[in-house]
Amino acid sequence: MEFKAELNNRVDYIEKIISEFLPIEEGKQKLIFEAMNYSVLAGGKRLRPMIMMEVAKLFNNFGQEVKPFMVALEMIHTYSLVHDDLPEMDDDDYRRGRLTTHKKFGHAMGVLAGDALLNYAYEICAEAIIYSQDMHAAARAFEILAKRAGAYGMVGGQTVDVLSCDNELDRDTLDFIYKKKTSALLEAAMSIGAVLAGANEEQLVLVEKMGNKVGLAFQIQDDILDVIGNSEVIGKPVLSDEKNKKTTYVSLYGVEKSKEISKALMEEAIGILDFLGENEFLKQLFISLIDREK
Ligand code: GRG
Repeated sequence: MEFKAELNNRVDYIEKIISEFLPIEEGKQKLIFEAMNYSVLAGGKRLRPMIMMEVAKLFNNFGQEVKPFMVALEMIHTYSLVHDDLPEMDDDDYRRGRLTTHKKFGHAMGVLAGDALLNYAYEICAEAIIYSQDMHAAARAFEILAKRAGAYGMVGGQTVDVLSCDNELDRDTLDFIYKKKTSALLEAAMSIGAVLAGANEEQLVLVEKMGNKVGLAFQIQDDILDVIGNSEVIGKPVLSDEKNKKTTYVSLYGVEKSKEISKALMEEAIGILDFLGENEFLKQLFISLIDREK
């Protein structure tokens, strides 16, 4: 089957799984459930749950146990976008082609929807651990998720990003931000897929390395799209980095050199993938991430 068709099949499959876990919109706090569901159902690429699933398949073991973690990770990713769009951060009105959560539901609900999604993700994981056949692996997956999402991971990267506003950054600091802000959740997707599928410690080290490289390449492509992308295709305004005076790979090296760097990183990641096993779809997915238009 053609890659695009396989990709669409997987997105449909993942959206079905996500919908099974969404809260029912009822009760006195109905509005928060509406804001949570609005945010999650806005139609992203579902990249992180997809990668988690494909890495589990790479180790020949994609089972029921992975599904709650796929959903939890997408909820954490969504919360980060909801909060990132708030006026105190990037102050964006549009995301994924629709009004951002705080624009649709008001500022307080934007904050609360993000908080609720983060907590809901952990509620799902805790329940998954209780009912798991392999509680140790499930608890380890939970630890990876929490650490990669928190102050040692994504939140840490976002912190340095916010503090760096208006300052010109060196490559080292920029890499710190990208490895935490962007790579951490992609790395979590891969490590959790591997842990739940029973990968050994050596394999886990390689999986983490692969995640790191994919994350960095993905973020560099994000920098490139902010300059040469089409805002209608991306679903949000372009040239925001320049407007916000942000240092990016493009501001440091220009578009062409940035493309070369992201391509080289992705080739290294694919080298690791090939060493670990066979998953042609995952390889195509990695390649598509540096060719993507949104
Ligand atoms: C607010 C704690 C906190 C963190 C925010 C995720 C993030 C950190 C900021 C969003 C802005 C940004 C450029 C993040 C880098 C990661 C990235 C490119 C996210 C977008 O991920 P996609 O493209 O989004 O997978 P979709 O919409 O497809 O799900």
